[in-house]
Amino acid sequence: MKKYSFYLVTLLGSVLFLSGCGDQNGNASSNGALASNNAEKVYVAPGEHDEFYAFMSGGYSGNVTVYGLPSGRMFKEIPVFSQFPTNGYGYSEETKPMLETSFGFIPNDDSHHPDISQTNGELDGRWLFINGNNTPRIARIDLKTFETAEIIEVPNSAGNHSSSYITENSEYVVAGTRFSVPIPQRDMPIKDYKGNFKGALSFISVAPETGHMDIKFQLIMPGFNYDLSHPGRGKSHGWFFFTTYNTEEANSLLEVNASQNDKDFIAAVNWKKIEEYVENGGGTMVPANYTHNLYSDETHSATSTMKKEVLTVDPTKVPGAVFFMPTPKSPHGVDVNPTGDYIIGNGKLSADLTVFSFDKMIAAIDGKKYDGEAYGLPILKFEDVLAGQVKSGGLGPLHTEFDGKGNAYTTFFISSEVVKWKVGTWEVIDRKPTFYSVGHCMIPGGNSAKPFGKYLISLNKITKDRYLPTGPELEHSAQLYDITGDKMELIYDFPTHGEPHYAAAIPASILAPKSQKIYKLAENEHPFATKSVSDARVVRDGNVVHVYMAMIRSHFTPDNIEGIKVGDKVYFHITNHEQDFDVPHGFMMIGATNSGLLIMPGQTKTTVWEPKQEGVWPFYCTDFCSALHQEMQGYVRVSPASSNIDLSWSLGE
Ligand SMILES: [Cu+2]
Repeated sequence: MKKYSFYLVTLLGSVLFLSGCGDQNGNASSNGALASNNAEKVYVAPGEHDEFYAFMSGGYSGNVTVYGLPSGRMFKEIPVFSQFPTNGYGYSEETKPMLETSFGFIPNDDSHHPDISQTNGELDGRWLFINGNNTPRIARIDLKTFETAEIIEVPNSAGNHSSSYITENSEYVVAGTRFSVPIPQRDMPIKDYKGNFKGALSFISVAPETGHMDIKFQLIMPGFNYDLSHPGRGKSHGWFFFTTYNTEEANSLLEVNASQNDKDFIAAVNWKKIEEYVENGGGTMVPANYTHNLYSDETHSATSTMKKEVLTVDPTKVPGAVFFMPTPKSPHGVDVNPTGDYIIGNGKLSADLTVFSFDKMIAAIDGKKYDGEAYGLPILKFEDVLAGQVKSGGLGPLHTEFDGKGNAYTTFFISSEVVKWKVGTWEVIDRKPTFYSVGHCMIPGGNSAKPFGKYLISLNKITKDRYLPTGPELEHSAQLYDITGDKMELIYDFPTHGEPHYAAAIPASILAPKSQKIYKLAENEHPFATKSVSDARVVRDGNVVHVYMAMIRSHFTPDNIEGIKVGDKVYFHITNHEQDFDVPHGFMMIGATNSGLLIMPGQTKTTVWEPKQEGVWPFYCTDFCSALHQEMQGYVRVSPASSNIDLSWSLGE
């Protein structure tokens, strides 16, 4: 039995203690000369570039932010699951379909775990995947354009938390449900949860050339909470590991009722076996509503398609596919080392880490030595699969990353520290405080066979006194550690936007050369593109008016429009004719109730304006594009609804 109240008291006590008495500089031994040495380590001189791109999830911002390492400079916010007035994402006609779901249009979400696509277990820098936690979705960001290219909704899922992690050849991006729910959803008493609710683990295939996603199958598991996951790699490629909590299947006051069992499980899923099963016709197609939203760089537009069914698999029908490994103290993170030999379970109410051996797991499965079953799925004996325990001396382990040199780094939320330990001997080598209450840590390439073990970032939940106060709301804090030596060294703090729940990073040398600079105007296939200024025009269809507009430094074509009437619905389809890197133009129309636009060179975007009052109303470019940017403006004359003034448009007349 868990001594719940004891842990709660210890937990609160530890947080207060650390918050009140922490070493404010993080490293008393590196003051003076050593501190200035640290400054050099993070200093990227003006005009020089960072060594790594880091992609931070934005948590409740729904987005992803891009930072440079080691400088901590923010380069871009990429809108993913949230409307973004800065550039019109989710407001423009072209991008609104990206946020369609089976629940309708949803303007935001909670983005958690980014992961970068892989080839042969190494980061290939083609795509970044990230989960929408609240309304379950997985997004794919194209790392050529740093734009969201695709979003697929995940049905039968809720609190899409154990997502989005990628297999070593990007065969699948995997999404596991945190909340078990009735499958299919139906009206039933909540108290009948136990035995009736189910947890779906979704394997979403990624097309090798295009990256296009499709739900290959959903594994319908017992009604536990599936918290985090990681793929096997190397020798364990073909397996996927998921932590569970609430194996008690409590439906209320989980902080007590889901902490009753001394051990929950890590579920080991042989996805290759299930893939084979479904390819031979196994599984059951069931009705489900979920959207698949795809953006095209050719039409500069997204489409949203409602899918109607999904293939489900009952794991008890596929012998040898799913096993449970008992793991102490409500495990949170599950991580696999770069060679794929070890699976690390972090019991978040524990002091010790539990390390399982993949070889021992296979031997136990082959020997059919089980410790009972749960809902028909075999439970392996803890002692049979255990490789070792890291006696850390910390409290509240959450997540582990690896440096590729045989060391592991585990974050401890309650004792607020990062602990470095040796894979294989399980001995603790070093520990450093974090400020404060660290969640995930991240090493570039940390979820791959080839980490780049130079820096570690801790992503801290509490900022408090690290920066100048900004009222009650503080941005979360990231801390950068140099991990090249035996001992970790805290070298930098920087704030991050939203809740940077997790992050993924990659050497700039892989991404930067592939980064797209413009969209070619000649290849623009947007149906409302104005590819030549001679095509600029205004077309009326009842009370709907389409403005085909072009923009180039420093004017719009046309810039005078007459014949618009009160009650019209005016679509501005605007094409940026620039073909130079870093020359977007913006567009804002007075009184428009949606958003402005930021239009990249060669791109077409559309916004809608519904004039309510007669008059002469201006629009202008919002991006300071040239010395004559202030001259980049125009007027629309709006006449009464009963007016018979003809439509006309002009430039320079
Ligand atoms: Cu401009």
